[in-house]
Order: sequence, then structure tokens, then C-alpha cells
Amino acid sequence: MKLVLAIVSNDDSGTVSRALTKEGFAVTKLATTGGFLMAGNTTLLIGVDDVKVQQVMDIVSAHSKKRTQIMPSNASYGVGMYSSFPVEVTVGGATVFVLDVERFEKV
Ligand code: 2BA
Repeated sequence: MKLVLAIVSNDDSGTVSRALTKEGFAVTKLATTGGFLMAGNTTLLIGVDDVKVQQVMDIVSAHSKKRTQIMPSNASYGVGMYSSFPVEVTVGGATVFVLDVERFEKV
């Protein structure tokens, strides 16, 4: 068994989890925050048999869009002068980790 850990945009999380549950996968949604943008995103936990990992990856990938976000950035010009300007960052589609599950029980 594997644990698929998929970090997706908040905007895509509903579509991705609905598509997964429609295909019979169990999904847990966690509200998370990206360390770089410090913006909210969603981490989905999906426990699956090894043979179904690719199907999960395909569903996540099909419903996760690439998008750009603007974040402020500072440049220093010395002697106490600096300016702030916006920088465009590309985020997503999804960042996916697949972990081995040592034991799975519902007790
Ligand atoms: P954030 O950490 O907020 O990163 C948002 C986007 O900013 C990233 O998109 C990437 O394009 C850029 N970025 C991240 N760190 C950067 C850095 N040190 N320098 C320059 N640009 C940087 P994605 O790669 O699509 O990542 C989306 C979210 O997935 C991340 O949000 C983070 O929450 C998670 N993530 C991505 N890679 C990860 C990893 N190796 N480990 C844990 N979480 C990860």
C-alpha cells in the first residue's frame, strides 16, 4: 500500500477530491500553507493499493491547473535604500509525494 500526498491549489482541491471520491478513493483534506508564498494550499492524503497509484496520479494531474501568483519582493540598493516590486511565481499543477505504508489498520 502507498500513501499519496498531493499538494494542490485551494481552487483545485474541491474538483480533485470530488473526482477521486467519485472513482472510489478515500481522501483526507488538510488545510496547509506553502513555505515560500505563505499562502494557503490544500494537502490531500490518499491511501491506495500500489496498483492504483497511477490512476490517482492521473486524476490529480487532470484537475490541477498551473497558475501564476504575484508576490512582493524587496531589492536593496545600499545606504538604507530599497524598493519593493512584484514578482510573478508559477505554482502547480500539483506537488505529489508517494510514500510506502508500513501498516494500515482501522481499529
Ligand atoms: P510554496 O512553498 O508557497 O511555493 C509556491 C511556488 O513558489 C512553488 O510552486 C515554486 O514555483 C515557487 N518556489 C517555492 N520555493 C521557492 C524557492 N525557494 N525559490 C524560488 N521559488 C520557489 P510549486 O513548486 O508548484 O509548489 C507549490 C506548493 O507545493 C509549495 O508552496 C509548497 O507548499 C509545496 N511544495 C512544493 N515542493 C515541495 C517540497 N519539495 N516539499 C514540500 N512541499 C513542497
